[in-house]
Amino acid sequence: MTNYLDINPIIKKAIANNKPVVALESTIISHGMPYPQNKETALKVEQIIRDNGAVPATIAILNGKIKVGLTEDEIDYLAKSGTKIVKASRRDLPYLLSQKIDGATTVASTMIGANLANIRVFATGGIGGVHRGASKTFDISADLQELANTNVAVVCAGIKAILDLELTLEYLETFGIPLLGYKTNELPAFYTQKSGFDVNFKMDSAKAIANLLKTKWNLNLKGGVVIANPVPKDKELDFDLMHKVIQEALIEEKKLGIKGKESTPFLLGKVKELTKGLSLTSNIELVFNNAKLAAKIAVEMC
Ligand code: PSU
Ligand code: MN
Repeated sequence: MTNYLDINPIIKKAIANNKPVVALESTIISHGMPYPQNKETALKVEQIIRDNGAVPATIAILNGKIKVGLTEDEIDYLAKSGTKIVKASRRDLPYLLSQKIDGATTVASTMIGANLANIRVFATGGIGGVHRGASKTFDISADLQELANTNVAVVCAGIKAILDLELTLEYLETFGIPLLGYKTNELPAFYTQKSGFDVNFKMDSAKAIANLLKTKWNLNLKGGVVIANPVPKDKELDFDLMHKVIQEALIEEKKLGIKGKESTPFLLGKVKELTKGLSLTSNIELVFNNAKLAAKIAVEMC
């Protein structure tokens, strides 16, 4: 295993001393945002985690290893390379590692890296889910299967409105993945606080969430937990506008025949274009907000 894992000494020390650590993904850097906002966001997210008492560990595939805890230069490399870096989900790991090809980790593969390093809390923007039209396309993110199997809690801003929320909720239920709302009963839809759907349980403190996580894993109930943290009120986008924009992005995607792993980055990019960059601002702010909550949960876990 150590052959494939490269844990930054700072992270190694923190884990050995039972200090709180928060994992961060790298697909959001290379495929989720343009340069230089992606680099600025990645570095600021790490700082927010430090400011809230935890150690950040951004994860990527570098030099034939799963690297846990990137240096600033490595973050810069992923940010500048953008989509030239392979978007690496679970199925891509054996190929990339054995061929020594670099990769940006999705939620699924970041969970795998975090779990190998014994990190239990992970912050991101949005998780993958069941795509609209999945009954025909079968496009269901590997993130969901990972959540069913790997013991890492993911703090996100709910389920992205580009997905089929209802089917994603059913999937989470079937695989026994708890969906928690931080200080909310309603599932947030990434860019908006509201979605029209409920979470399973409203939780009002990081401490209560930490206790739930410990309880789940003490019971040997394997798998993750989704912690849905609404985008800050002053940073959310208009619900009706987002509905319209997403419809348009989906039509464009169909017209261009985009599918598979290209789908999510395309839709996020298109939404950004159609909102004239507003969605990017909102996306960045919700990631900061999630990093803060994840750090608090990690502190409570220790
Ligand atoms: N949501 C975002 N930005 C992102 C992603 C999701 O707001 O960059 C990325 C995450 O890495 C997630 C992946 O794991 O997209 C899901 O891709 P897919 O739907 O192809 O599984
Ligand atoms: Mn997919």
